[in-house]
Amino acid sequence: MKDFTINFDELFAEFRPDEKVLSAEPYGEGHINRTYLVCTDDGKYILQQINNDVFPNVKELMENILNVTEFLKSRNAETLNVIKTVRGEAFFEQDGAYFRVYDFIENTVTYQSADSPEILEESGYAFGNFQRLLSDFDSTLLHETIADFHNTPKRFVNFETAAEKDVLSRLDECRAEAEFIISRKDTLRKITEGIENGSIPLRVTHNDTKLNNILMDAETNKARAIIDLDTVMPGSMLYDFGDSIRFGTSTAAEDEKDLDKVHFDIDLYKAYESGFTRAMGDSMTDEERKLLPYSAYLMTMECGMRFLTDYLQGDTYFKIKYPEHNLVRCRTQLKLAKEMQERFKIFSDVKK
Ligand code: ADP
Ligand code: GN1
Ligand code: MG
Repeated sequence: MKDFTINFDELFAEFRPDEKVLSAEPYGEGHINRTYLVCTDDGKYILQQINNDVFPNVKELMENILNVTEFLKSRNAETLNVIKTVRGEAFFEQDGAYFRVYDFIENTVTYQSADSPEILEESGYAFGNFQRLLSDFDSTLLHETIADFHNTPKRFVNFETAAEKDVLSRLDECRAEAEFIISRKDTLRKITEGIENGSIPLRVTHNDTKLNNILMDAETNKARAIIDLDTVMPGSMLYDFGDSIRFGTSTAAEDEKDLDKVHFDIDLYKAYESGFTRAMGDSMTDEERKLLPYSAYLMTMECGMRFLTDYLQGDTYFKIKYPEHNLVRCRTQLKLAKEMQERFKIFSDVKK
């Protein structure tokens, strides 16, 4: 993504020329886009520089978001509201940098790490409900914004290639993590294989169900809006379940350095599972239900692998705050995956 010094007055005038920008500050904890809170004399907005290394086709990306948000509005769900440019476009491009603006959704909070079972129950219900709503959405309208996003075996191959190339000679420092992943190579195929052989249905899924991609009401803690719709694509329900568990059931932050603080909390898991299955109702198949614990393990392994791959490749994908950030993130994920594997007795033949 292009480094771009933003002139907020000029840029915002492309969207709302009649409003005067009073302040513009970096906002939120997302790892992908550059997000700013912009306050004007007439309102509050989220302005994002879209990461076009991660999403190479911004036009298709924004088409998806317009289609999905229009659909959600037609079902009376609170959702992102895209502010069009003065030319009626969903984004503005300047010298290879891409920008979009959303209304700021007021009086909400996002959680950055595990909190109470009540919040996990509520977020499970919200993501399940999001998926249930989208079961009526015409999936042929959707572009694939990132190819093979949750193809875990392909993620493994990318990791292996990064480890072989070792462009920054970082592999020595993370041998233990690399070996942990390699020893689990054969545990990573169940969902991709299930989709291929038809035993797991494809649905329209969110694919990035971190807790901080839900806005909860600041007073009632009820889920208000599911955001970060960049990866809404056909996928398995299990991706959404597993990815929420990976993030929301850890007793510490995704980038906690002290691994003694990082544990998989089974009570938080049960709370999320209860909300999610309540929302999905009868639409969840027996095979999907059976694979819920496995999906938590798999999505956690996948994310750990992606952080390590990025560390080995020189931190070109996820935003980092210090040089070892991706390695620190990888370690929390592998610790959680190990605890999930033990708790759920997944692949008891695999080294622990
Ligand atoms: P990324 O893809 O980098 O994760 P997100 O779209 O998730 O970017 O936005 C980052 C953060 O900004 C979110 O976690 C949330 O806290 C905040 N945010 C994004 N959109 C809105 C919005 N419309 N209203 C309020 N907060 C928002
Ligand atoms: C990214 O965009 P954000 O910060 O919500 C990533 C997810 C990872 C997550 C790890 C498009 O999510 O896949 O699971 O970081 N999003 C993309 O925290 O790659
Ligand atoms: Mg996000």
